[in-house]
Amino acid sequence: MTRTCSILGAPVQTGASQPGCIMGPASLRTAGLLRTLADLGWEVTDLGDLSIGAQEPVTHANPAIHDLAETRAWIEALSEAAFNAAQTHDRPIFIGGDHALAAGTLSGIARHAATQARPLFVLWLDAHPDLHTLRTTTSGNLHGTPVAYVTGQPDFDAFPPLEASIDPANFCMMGIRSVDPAERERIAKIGMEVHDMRALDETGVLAPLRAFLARVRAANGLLHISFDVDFLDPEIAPAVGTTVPGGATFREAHLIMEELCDSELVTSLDLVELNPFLDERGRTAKLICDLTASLFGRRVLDRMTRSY
Ligand code: 6HN
Ligand code: MN
Ligand code: MN
Ligand code: MN
Repeated sequence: MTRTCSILGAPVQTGASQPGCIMGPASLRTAGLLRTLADLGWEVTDLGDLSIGAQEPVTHANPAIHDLAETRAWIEALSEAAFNAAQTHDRPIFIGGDHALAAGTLSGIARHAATQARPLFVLWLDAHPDLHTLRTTTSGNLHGTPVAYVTGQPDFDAFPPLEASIDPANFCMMGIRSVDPAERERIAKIGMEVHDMRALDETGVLAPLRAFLARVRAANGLLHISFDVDFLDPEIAPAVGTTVPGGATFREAHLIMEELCDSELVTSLDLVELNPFLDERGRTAKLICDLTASLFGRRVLDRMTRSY
């Protein structure tokens, strides 16, 4: 049976501090993402790149926040587009664009999950928990806020009203190694499952991943993967504006993708924060394509036995 996936470009960069993510979708297309997926047997629909019109500036009580009107417009447009993509294709992929786009994709997917009467689970692969509210962000970079928004935390009056929120207990974060004080407090308060790099050093990636996948399976959940390039170690993935040393290795990242593929639980994907302006001969874009290929079925050898 042919499975369908769609690609939607979201050249959002207003959530980040420096420009460049606007080129992310073009870079991933140039690296051959669509051909790679088609070669793996997927029926791929290119939905093109989303855009927003010119916005009237909006100010906020938190003076650090910048580009609020544009980011808000992106979230609104993406929420609708993600809902439609999820209703139409087996596995929509959203290529960014900075991580503010997840505020839109996740709110749209959450609405889709509600129409299926199935819970939505999220695997958040990132150096950061992106758990600021509009009140606590000190950088004012709104890519640091999507998880707080989609889990229904307070102080998001300036974002679009959230139609369906995601239970924080349905999140699993991996790769975390840069947490601001307000985010630390929020993690403790809402009891989010966070596997920071120290935990992954101790347990490896498979044990916590398998435990999370077992929860998703038991609940008949949808599973969204939000993949921030800075999850990876900057030595292998330099094309990101928020590098933090000590990230996931090449093999750790591939093993996660291979295990996710075998689970057959994944229903949508964000690929975010690629800043091609900072890349070296396209190596980060190519690596993201290869990791996506592992998630969509590329394997070294067929396996005799499955872990499930
Ligand atoms: N991202 N916590 C920092 C901030 O500015 O709020 C970093 C946010 C990074 C966001 O990587 O998607
Ligand atoms: Mn992020
Ligand atoms: Mn990050
Ligand atoms: Mn911050």
